[in-house]
Amino acid sequence: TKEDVKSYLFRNAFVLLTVTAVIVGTILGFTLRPYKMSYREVKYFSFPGELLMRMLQMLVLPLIISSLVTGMAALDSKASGKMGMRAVVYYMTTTIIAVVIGIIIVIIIHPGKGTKENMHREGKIVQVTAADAFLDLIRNMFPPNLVEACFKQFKTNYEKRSFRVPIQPNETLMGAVINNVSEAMETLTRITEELVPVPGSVNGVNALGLVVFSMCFGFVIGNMKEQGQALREFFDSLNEAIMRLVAVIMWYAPLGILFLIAGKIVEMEDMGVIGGQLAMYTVTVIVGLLIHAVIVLPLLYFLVTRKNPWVFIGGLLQALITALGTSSSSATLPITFKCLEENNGVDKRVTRFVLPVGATINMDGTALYEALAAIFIAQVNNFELNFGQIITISITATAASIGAAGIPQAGLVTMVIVLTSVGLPTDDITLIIAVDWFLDRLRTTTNVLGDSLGAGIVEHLSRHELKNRDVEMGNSVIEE
Ligand code: DAS
Repeated sequence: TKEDVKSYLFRNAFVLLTVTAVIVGTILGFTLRPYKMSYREVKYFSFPGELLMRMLQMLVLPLIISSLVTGMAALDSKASGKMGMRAVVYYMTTTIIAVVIGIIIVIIIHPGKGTKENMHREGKIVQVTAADAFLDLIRNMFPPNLVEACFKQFKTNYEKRSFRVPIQPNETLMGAVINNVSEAMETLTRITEELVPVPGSVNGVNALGLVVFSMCFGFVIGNMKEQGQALREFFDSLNEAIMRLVAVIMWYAPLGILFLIAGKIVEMEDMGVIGGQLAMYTVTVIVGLLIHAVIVLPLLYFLVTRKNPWVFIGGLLQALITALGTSSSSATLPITFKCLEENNGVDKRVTRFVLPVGATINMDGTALYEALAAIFIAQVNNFELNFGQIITISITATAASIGAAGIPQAGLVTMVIVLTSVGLPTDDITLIIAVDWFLDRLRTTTNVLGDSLGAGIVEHLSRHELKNRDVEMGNSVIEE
């Protein structure tokens, strides 16, 4: 019908606009690069992109809470238990496959041939031990104060650093003040750089704690019969309202993505610093991610559902491009919801239940990259890893991907855990920082793809429970 044609064009207009944004953003970025903008100018230039990030992040928190509460409340305990199990099995399986691919690919290609002495270093490394990070992760599942859990939280470096501003004996008072202020400012930026985001956090907010609470809360109000009705309706309509806001932001998204990409291209380091090993490393990560995203995940989807994975992935295009543009799977979450529910028709009870959890803990791309990067660092150090150490890397890489927040370059922070577990020098993370902003975008896209295909697979596996629940709900409506 005419309506169908209109909605078809409408949907594809989005995809078309988004793809155009990527192309125009890339061209614009490379055109403006020779002008060598200052840091401030780049900030001004990328402003529309920054706004997109902020708008998306603004919706993430209410979206996670309302969708999980309604998602849990809409299922009976047996269905949610089964669905939860399926989701966890899918997350674990795909994460482990990703890690194994990373390990095999880096061993075969061996990008770390040679020594690290002639490699370029960039940035500083924060020290976190595996035990600290693990305990933080568990601790954050139970926030003592839910309101506080919604605020930005940072954990300072576990090693305290102090600083002192020396005052020269023959300095004038004004001179001393100016010197001290500028030095203090510099130290301040240094300290903030050393702050570590809380594990399991989204934009610094304790998302994991909110996920755990919302699931329990949704479960309880789902079982409360009439007494829970008011709360169920409240969260349901809150969720609807947020999704309508997402629809508005989606119109702005292409413009934001254009400037995010152009801004990054303008400010990125000259590629001259990338030596042979780093270039090989980049290629190795890309190959690994491609194998996982283009072969393994679609194949798994096809084997389980017997449906065409490419049609499904086509419906996700806007989410995937947003992930590429924002390098944050949690900022992409609102768009992922829209694509799955509207383009791919995935049942809302499934998306609401599995997507927020997936975006917080399921990161295939990050897991693959963590294992691969750790082995690359071993290679450039000529450090022979035995089988036990490779197993240790795969376990810690899995844990590190679960603990990584869905924010840009979070994987780089949790990388420390993997390296310390086998005694590799954590300072060598500085060897791969130069290309991380780019690889981060690719692994974030893989993360979002993994979560989305997971929702499709869980929906397929849970179709009987969903149908039973429909019948049950239908019955209760008739009874009323
Ligand atoms: N960029 C992150 C994400 O949002 C994770 C990472 O840094 O690996 O998925």
